Formats: sequence, structure tokens, C-alpha cells
Amino acid sequence: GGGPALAAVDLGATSGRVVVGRLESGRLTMEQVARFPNTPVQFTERRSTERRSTEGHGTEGEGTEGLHWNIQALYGAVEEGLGAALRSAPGLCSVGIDSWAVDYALLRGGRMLGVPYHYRDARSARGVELVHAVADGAELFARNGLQHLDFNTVFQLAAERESGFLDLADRLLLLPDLLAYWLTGWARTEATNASTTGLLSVADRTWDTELMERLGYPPGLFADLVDPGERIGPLTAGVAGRIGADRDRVQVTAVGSHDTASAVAAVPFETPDAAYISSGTWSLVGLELDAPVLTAQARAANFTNEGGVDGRVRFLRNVSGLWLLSESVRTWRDADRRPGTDGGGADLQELLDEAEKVEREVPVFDAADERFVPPGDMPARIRDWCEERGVRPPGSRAEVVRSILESLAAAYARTIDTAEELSGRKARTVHVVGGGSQNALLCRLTARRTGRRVVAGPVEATAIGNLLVQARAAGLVSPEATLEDLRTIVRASFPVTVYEP
Ligand code: LFR
Repeated sequence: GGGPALAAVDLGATSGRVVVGRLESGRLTMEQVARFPNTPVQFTERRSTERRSTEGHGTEGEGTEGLHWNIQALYGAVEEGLGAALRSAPGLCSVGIDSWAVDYALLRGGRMLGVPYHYRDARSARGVELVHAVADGAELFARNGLQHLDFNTVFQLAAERESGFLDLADRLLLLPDLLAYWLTGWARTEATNASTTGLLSVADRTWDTELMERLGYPPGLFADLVDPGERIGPLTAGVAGRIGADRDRVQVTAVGSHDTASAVAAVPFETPDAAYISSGTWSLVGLELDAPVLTAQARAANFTNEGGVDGRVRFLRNVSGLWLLSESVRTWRDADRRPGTDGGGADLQELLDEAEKVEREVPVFDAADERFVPPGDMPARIRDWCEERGVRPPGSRAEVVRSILESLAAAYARTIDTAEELSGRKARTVHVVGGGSQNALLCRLTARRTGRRVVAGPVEATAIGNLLVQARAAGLVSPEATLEDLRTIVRASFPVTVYEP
């Protein structure tokens, strides 16, 4: 129809989508108008030709040039998706963009330098060494409130500086901001995503220029901050022409451009005494708080205080997620393709059905172990983890799947208990949003292992949070609406499934 509509561009680690949202009598309706794959690219070795990688995902080997995002392809798909959004909703007035965090592009004179790295690229380890020589983990946590993850932007940039690229650049843009820049010509940095860089002060959420200077990162690289709900700018004439838009009618609006910030904004909390799991490639497990927890205990437990929509704090931990499953399935598919191997079947749904029936006790491994971050053979890494501890590893593929789900659920339980202790806030209910909310076995195991009621859904929380922040900015809901008011819309619009412990 011709009524006002909004578009969410939501880029995930394996696929992206464009979703049109409309508000009709206090309810949000959504229509997915485009979906496209996000396939990272591993470029061949730079240093030694003899060590050319034979495996497609060679980040475990040394000397590979790098694992990158195919950002041009993503941008092309976004423009096409916005064209589809306009055809479906001629009244489109606003676009918001979110993606995973921490990754960025360097530019000079508006032109992109090189191809953005994927946060799972191995070079970050070197960056950690370089940064820690200047500021140790305790100091970093006091300044930025973040859990240590090797791929935090602050570490990636140290590797970039060492390779000389930082000297060439005059601008750094996080990836959703880069797409917004290409659509509008306006270079801004959205604050929730900026909070994941390690370069934003947790005290006042402004750029930590002192730390930048000590690390040799020119503060002028970093663009002005915008909060979710602020306007970034209208489409350029060129973009408007290509997608068939009336130029000044469509604004790009800042949303929680860190996907997890948008997802948490859409958690249908009924009371503050609840935890959430934003469950996709990663599981982000924690609480929404009004103020950060910066104690030594919080740092030791590797909790993060990321910036949320409306100034809330996302007090959480990165626990691995469905990545463990998807990488396992990829490994099995590759194996089944090799001649002479008898495939055991690698259809995820079938494996989940079989995993449900596994009766043998499977091992619970530490799903948050860093060894599971780079791409690779997860079943082999799980086996190694078990063998190092004299634990019997899972045998069949179904057992591996069951072991992954049990281990994720156990990690959720531990993390939620710790979040309660560290914050003094109770978590009586656990909300699961995102793709993992549709995995019934995982939800049941989560209820069992946490001993708490699990409320699963909505699956599209990220797109919903993105759209509702735009709706408020565009006046489709009251500009005065609080996050709680927006969550009332979520509850009215999307059903949930409850799992009792
Ligand atoms: C989830 C997520 C996490 C972040 C990780 C890497 O999609 O955004 O919150 O830690 O990806 O950017």
C-alpha cells in the first residue's frame, strides 16, 4: 500500500535481508523483500607462494593474506533490496542499517582503501600484543568497559597500523556506517556500534582521544557520533535514481546499527528481572542495565558493557552460538564431497532430530573457548578439547550436535548466574530472540540447564528493533515512546513460545 513504511537492512554473518515494516493500529507488520547470501572471501597468500592454502578457509595457517567481507557485493544487494522495498512500499520514508559489530573500512578522500577484514581473521592476535604493550587489559576495561575479544576494533587497528595502512587513511567507518555513507554521502558513526570498538569511553560514551593518541591512531580518523533515532541524511541523487526513489522522501536514519543492540531493543521484556539471549551466529547472553558494571569481578568474568539504544547498557558475554553447528555442517558437507567417503548426512534439520534422540551421555565442553572462533573443523576441535581432558568425545554426527547444544545451554546457565551475581539483578525469565529461538531442542535444554522459564521469540528481533527505532524517529509511533513502549508493540505484534524448566 501507499501508507508510510520503513526499511530495515539487516546484515548477518551468513546472509543479509531487507525487511519492510509498517505500523497498523499499534502493531508492527513486516515483509521481507530481499534476502541475499553473505559469503566472506579468503584471499590467497601474500608472503610465501609455497604455502598456498589448499583449504578454502585457511585462517588457521600462517601467511594467508586474509579473510574479508565482500562489501561491494553486499552494497549492491542492499541497493537492489531497497529498490524492491520501494516497489512494495511506495510510501517508504526511512531506511535503517544494522550488522555485526567491530569491523570497519578505511578511506582516503572518500575512497575505500582495501577490502574490509572479517573479524574472524587471525591477524588480531598480533594487534592484541601491540595494544597491551601500551595499555593493559585492566586499563582498557576501565576505559571502555568491554570484555576482551581479540577482534575488538582497537586490536584490529594495531595490526593495520603496523602494516602502514593507517598512515594512508583519513577516515574510518564501521560497516553499517560505510553503507549509510555510500547511500547518502554522510559519514557518521553510530554510537551503539562505536561502543564495541574499544575506543569509546564507557564513562561518557565519547571517543577516547587520549587512548587513540597513545596507540598512534589519529583521532581525526573517527567520524562524529550519532545516536539511534538521529537522521543521517537523504539518499544521494544517484542512489535515488537507481532505486526509483523520490530523493528527499527517503531518509537514512541511525538505528542500533550493532545488530545486538537492535535485537535487545526488541526483547519483549515484561519485567526487568529477566535475562536475554540474542541467539544467532553468536549467543549474546546477559542483562539490560541502566549503568555499567566495571568491577574487577566483571572483568575477570569477561563481561562487556556495550552501549544500547536509549542509553541502556548491554551487560553481556559473547558465548559462541549456532556458528558451532553451521561450521560443523560445513565440515561434514566438505567431507561427504570427497570421493571415497561415505557421507553420514549433513542436513541440519535431520541432525537436530537425531540429536534429540541421543541417549548416550555427551560431553559438555566450554563453548566460549577461543579455539572455536576461527573458521575450521569444529568436530575436530571439540574432539581435541575432550581428549586434552581425558573426556570421551562425541562419536556420531548426531552426538556432536547434541554435545554442541548441551554445551551452549550449559554456558548460558553459567553466564546468567554470573550476570546475576555481578549485577545484583535477578533473572527469573530468559528471553531467547533471533534464529536460535526457533531451535526447540536448544530452547528446551536452556530451560532445563538454567532452571528458568524460557520465552522464545521473536525470531526477527534485530529487524524489529531496527524498524521500531525508525518508527519513533519518523513519528509513526509517539516520539516520546520509551523502550518499554516499543516493547509493548513487540508483544502485541509477535507471538512467543514458552518452555518451562
Ligand atoms: C552478533 C555480533 C556480536 C559481536 C559479533 C562480532 O552478530 O554483532 O554482538 O560481538 O557479532 O561483531
